Amino acid sequence: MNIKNLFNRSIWTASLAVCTGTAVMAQNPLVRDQFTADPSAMVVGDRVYVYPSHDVYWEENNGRENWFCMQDYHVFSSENLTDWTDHGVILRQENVPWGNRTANSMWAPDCIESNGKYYFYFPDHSNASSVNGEGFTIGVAVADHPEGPFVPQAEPIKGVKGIDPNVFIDDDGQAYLYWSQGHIYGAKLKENMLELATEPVILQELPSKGLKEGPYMFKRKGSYYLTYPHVENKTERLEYALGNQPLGPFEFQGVIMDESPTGCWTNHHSIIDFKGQHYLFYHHNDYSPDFDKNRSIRADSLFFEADGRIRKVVPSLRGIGLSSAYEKVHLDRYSQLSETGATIAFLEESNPFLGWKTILGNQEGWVKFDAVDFGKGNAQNMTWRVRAPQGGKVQIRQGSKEGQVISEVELDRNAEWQSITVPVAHQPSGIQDLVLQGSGTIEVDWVRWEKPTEGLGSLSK
Ligand code: FUB
Repeated sequence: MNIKNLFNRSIWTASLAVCTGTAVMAQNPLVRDQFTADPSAMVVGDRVYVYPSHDVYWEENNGRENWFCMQDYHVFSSENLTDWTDHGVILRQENVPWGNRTANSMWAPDCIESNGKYYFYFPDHSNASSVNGEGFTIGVAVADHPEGPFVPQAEPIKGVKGIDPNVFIDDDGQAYLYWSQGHIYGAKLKENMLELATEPVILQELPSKGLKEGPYMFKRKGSYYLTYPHVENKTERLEYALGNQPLGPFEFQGVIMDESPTGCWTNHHSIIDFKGQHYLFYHHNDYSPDFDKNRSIRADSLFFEADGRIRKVVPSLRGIGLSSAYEKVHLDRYSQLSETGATIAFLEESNPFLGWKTILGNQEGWVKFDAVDFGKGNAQNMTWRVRAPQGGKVQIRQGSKEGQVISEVELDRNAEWQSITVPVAHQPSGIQDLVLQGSGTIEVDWVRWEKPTEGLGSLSK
């Protein structure tokens, strides 16, 4: 089954028309109305900006079938890591003066601030007449604000052939450009951020066999962390190497994230420190399980060991950020799932962008969803979006399977989806983990608590 043929084109077309400033997302994947990949995250003040690439469906006479098809870039931002704003398209392939306007090759980008300007680095296929000749090269578009508008330079960066740009500025103000083309390359940038200041070098002492790409450099406690996807076995996993200088040499350290268990061939990432917590942004083919060139960005927390090593990140659906009890809580983006008796499925196979549901099959099944913010509490009622073709009972407990029952509902047989509002048995306050369980075959789309008129206040802010 090729999932792209199953999607409803009109829904997809509508989602492409997303307007600037729309809030559309939460949990993993972060973006819920379009494909996104290769997330490059950047902290600006109290907000996180993410510059992903943008996978779209292939169509006849439009790029290469069964391959990446990428025509523009959006930028997204969030101040709470839960609600993400789509600022709209920041660059289109038609607007790159040196680029092939129909190459569909707007692959993994990066963005950095320098002297009050925002420099957006992106790969594209250049025309034969460009300064680097025909083929993949890297250009820069410049803006006064992180959300653009970005104006592309007339020519790509002279002397750079390849993909996956990443820019790092060291404490002394020197900027470095990294990119990949089989190997990982690096060079100093001039102060103008637009030209190489030194000849490119191949970064040494990295694994020599298997594709390496998508470099992402950061510095922590005096060490330079060169992180990159690498095909050690069959598909990409995220690895890192440490060096004492921005251009190495580096020493291989280990794996940040294992290969995708479901076979998504690529992974591509960035790492930020936001308010004292590190986060790994990466991608997976959540909305396109049968075609891994239509991907979706995710984020999970990342931790360091005391000696500076990176603890392996286990990908989660719960992701990052608190979920408000007063917005729809999609329990299918779980923190933990029982081994039997509970499964997650698309609401509609033919349109994955409608999202997922939890299916409780029997009493053994449960789903745990961490970090729901009830503020000061006092919610009197909650709404269940459920379907129970055979009838049954469903409940939510606080903290654990043995925790206090917050709400329990007896459901009559009904094959249709229903929104049922009931008084709660217990009013949680603060940040709580929730456990969903039930008896009978019950499908749950989401739950939401009714905002109390008094006493609402987020503990998280
Ligand atoms: O998104 C296209 C390419 O796939 C990226 O440039 C690579 O890093 C891989 O993620």
